[in-house]
Amino acid sequence: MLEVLYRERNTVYGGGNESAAGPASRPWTTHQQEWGAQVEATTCGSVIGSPEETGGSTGSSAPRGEYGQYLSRNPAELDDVVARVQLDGPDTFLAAARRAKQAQREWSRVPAPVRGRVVAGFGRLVEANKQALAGLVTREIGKPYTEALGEVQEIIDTCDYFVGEGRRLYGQTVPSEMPDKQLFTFRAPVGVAAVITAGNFPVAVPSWYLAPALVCGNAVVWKPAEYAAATARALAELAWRAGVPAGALNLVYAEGQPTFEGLRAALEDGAVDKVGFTGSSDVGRDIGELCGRHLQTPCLELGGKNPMVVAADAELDLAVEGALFSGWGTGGQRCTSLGNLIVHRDVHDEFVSRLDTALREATIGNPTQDVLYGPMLDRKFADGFESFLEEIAPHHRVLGSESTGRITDSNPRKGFRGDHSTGLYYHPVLVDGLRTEDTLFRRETFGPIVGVTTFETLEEAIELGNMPGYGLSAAVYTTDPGTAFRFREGIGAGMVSANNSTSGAEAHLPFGGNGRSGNGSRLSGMWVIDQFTRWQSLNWDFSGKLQKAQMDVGAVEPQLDYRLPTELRGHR
Ligand code: UN1
Repeated sequence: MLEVLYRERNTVYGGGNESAAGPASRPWTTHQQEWGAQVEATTCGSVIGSPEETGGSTGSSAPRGEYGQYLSRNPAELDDVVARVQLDGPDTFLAAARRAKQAQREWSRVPAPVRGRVVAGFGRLVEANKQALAGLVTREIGKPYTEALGEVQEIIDTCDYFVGEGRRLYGQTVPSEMPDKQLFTFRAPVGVAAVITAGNFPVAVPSWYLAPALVCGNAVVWKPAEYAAATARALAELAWRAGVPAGALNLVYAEGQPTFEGLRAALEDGAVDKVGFTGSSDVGRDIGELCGRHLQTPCLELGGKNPMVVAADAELDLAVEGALFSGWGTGGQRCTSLGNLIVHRDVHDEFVSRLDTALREATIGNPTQDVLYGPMLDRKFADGFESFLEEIAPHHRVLGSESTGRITDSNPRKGFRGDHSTGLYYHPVLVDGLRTEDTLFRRETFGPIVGVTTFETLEEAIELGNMPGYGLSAAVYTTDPGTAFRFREGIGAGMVSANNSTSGAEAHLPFGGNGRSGNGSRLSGMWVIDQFTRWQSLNWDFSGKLQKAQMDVGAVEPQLDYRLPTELRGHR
């Protein structure tokens, strides 16, 4: 494989065979008017090794798919089946991990700068397919197209960053305590990374794992969300065609429980060395427990109940804009979505009234159009959101729309863009009068609902922000730098914004949470390198004899009883 990379560095994976048409190669999304269900459903199956090894361009060879078929539907057009997903079980996950283990040895021997070039190619291919990939994101999970373009841009940014890391991955030279001895540190790849991702950021978040894992010399088994299966396949296809060798990136389609069993088997088998998981706090806890038994520390990126504090001196229109985007953008289905608004008593009425107006005027509807948000990602998220709507209580004041619940003919939304009857569309909800004991205050709701509570002192605001126990993202709107810095110090979030929304992490800043949001691991930028490498030290002794550390070390004895003489003293 090394030779192939060197001799045929311009040859794309699979020899540039255009007939191996994955979803990304279909130019169906370049113009707005081409949106629609004229594109047939693709079949997605697990890929172990490479699509060719697995058998067929869709990777859907028998006997895979023995765990049934999942239909990944366009949530804005439920009749539009985007992918028929052949679901596999624990054995497939284990087989993929073993195949990755085999490939990893060779991949780790490819010099890091060359691995970086593969990531460069990946980024360029994503860029060349930007509209097609963003279009697929919109079609499969209903994310508004402009946001989907931003999501794809996040992959490009991530690849751009890690191309350079291929030429860095620095170790250190360190002086020894003995002569004729030199110490060094090296970053060694961890081995096989099992990456399990959610579908709300179906390509950007996976790229946060894939690009650094690969550049550091690891092989990957990626289990994407089944409701974003085609999008995952498209991204993997671009990675393979960028030159990621067979077995270094494997794709497994499976539901949660079989994935967990497969992961357990792979850990027991010694075929997985690192787990990366983006998803719910509950599943993150189970994965953490499982990894702990194997003395592994997973990289966990979990939920959030991200607070936004609006201080009395805040620019209210700016805060309203930030709340609207982070609370209801993507239908509130980002990990970084705004959870609780914590508003100073003096500006509460004015802020809530402006936000209510903004929300009533916001356009909701077809995600191919200019809308604040489109449908829920998938039926299970719609169901989950409905159960949170039941938490609305008599002590709450419900604002933001003419109604709550699913948008239907009998429960319409003014100004809805498109046809509400074809998709999983929900009214936006603003709940004023939240109490700290409310479930709506304490739990991540993952839908277009935000609650409001009030505060008087900054200490109180910080306490309210920390109370639900998550710690992913937080924001404060204030014109006083002192308030912003004190908030930063007190809030337990991994990511803090001053005068910007709770969303909008950039690709080269540490991303991750504390408490219910994660175990302190960080993705992105130089910080994620510590997830995908292990420090190794080298002691190199060229003295020709055994020099024993701590024992054969030269010593200089200080005269500890020495005191400065009178003429060198400032006083008697
Ligand atoms: C996520 O929701 O898992 O900051 C990731 C943001 C995006 C990433 C969110 N750049 O909202």
